[in-house]
Amino acid sequence: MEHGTKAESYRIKMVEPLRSTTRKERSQYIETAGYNPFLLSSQDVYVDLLTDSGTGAMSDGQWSALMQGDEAYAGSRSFARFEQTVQEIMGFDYVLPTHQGRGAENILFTIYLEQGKTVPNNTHFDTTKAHVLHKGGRALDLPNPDVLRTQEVSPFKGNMDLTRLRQVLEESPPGAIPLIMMTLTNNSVGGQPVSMANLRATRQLADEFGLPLVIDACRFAENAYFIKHREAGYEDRSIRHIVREMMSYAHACTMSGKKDALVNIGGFLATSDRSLYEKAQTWAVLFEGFPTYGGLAGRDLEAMAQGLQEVVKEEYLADRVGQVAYLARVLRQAGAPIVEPPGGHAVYIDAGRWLGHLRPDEFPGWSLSVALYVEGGVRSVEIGTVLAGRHPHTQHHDHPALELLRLAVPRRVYTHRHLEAVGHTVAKVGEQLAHLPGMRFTYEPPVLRHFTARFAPLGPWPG
Ligand code: P70
Repeated sequence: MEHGTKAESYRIKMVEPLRSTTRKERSQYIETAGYNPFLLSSQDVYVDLLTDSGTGAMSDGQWSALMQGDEAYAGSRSFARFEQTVQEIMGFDYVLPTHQGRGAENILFTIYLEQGKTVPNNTHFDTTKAHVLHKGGRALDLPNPDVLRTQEVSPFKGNMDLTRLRQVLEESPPGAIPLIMMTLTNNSVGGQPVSMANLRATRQLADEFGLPLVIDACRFAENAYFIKHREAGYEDRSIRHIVREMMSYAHACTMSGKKDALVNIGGFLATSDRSLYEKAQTWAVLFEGFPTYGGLAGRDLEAMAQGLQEVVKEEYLADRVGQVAYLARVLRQAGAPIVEPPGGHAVYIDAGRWLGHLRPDEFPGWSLSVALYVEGGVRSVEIGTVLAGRHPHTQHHDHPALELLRLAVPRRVYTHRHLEAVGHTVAKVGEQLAHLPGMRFTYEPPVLRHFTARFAPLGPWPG
């Protein structure tokens, strides 16, 4: 059955109360938080769409798996179950658990990166870019050019720009590029999927230039769902089959379990390359812990194994992608220009366009996120200039192509009525747009500045 025509394939067994606040209180809370939604207390937030990372609800199957956690330091049977699950679903031979996605990135880049090397990626997300820069490397984003036409629907806007990738590979001196990365789905450009054809062609280029291709697999199952529903030849394939083919093009993957492993914490690095695994294992011991626990409890590994089994179920993915599509409908009705088509985990508002009176260095996406909080207690995140950071050499803002505001939907957490409340808030903010002031930094940390920065509005806040 097509998504959107059917109700959820689960029901709710446990609830968490939400506190309501007044507009006046929220104006006070956000001012105290330095106008940074990351610095709010979650009890002061009504609908929290800051991130889909680690914010999902686990199933009864996962909660019961937790009780079976084997907490042995070494050789835990929970690790064995987790390892077998990753082997079965993704097809990699070797699996190293890590505390979350960035733990796997740290190991990967410690092995591959040195000062002055370049990493091409369909688009780096924040932590991946920060790790590349931390090692003195250059994070080169090669998105599909059609991402700039935010209002146009196209099925695989997450794709790598293969023409530019070939050009970069041909022009780079030998050794300048240690690996190619592909982020599934492409978070920074709207949670857009990558097609199987693009993944296959990227692998062919990687082979031609003798380079490894590493997949950032955070949202691999959502990507597989889009391939099944949008790419010719895959409509009758199972999600599991599609995932195995996707992963067959990668030499390795880094994974944040907080997304498509349906857990609140966890991640892993996986590969079928024995020598890469051996190097990774050494660093894993130093950064994360013994290779059979990797910074996690045995029970976390159980929950992640069970989550991976659940995430590749077609009914789960229909609910998931269908709910995000529903939020997109609500936002369109509220008059917001959203990135079309909506992504797998989030809907993105084109804030640069909607707040056309603000320049990119006045942070239109940031201003919009403050407005949504003040108006309706809705927390979202800017994916624009603030998140992109500064250029390592010029120190100027590294302005991305788009100034976006992301509304990320936690997995299995909110109902359609919560999303309708978000729609009302967006519609109300839509009436004040011209009066929304830009923002300036009052404190700017040197890396991953969005998490802890503080701001002041450039004018009085409306209302
Ligand atoms: C998100 C979070 C994490 C992430 C990712 C991709 C494609 C690696 C990681 C790191 C980060 C975030 C952003 C804004 C607000 C809150 C959180 N993405 N690759 O929401 O994984 O967090 O486990 O280290 O998207 O998109 P990890």
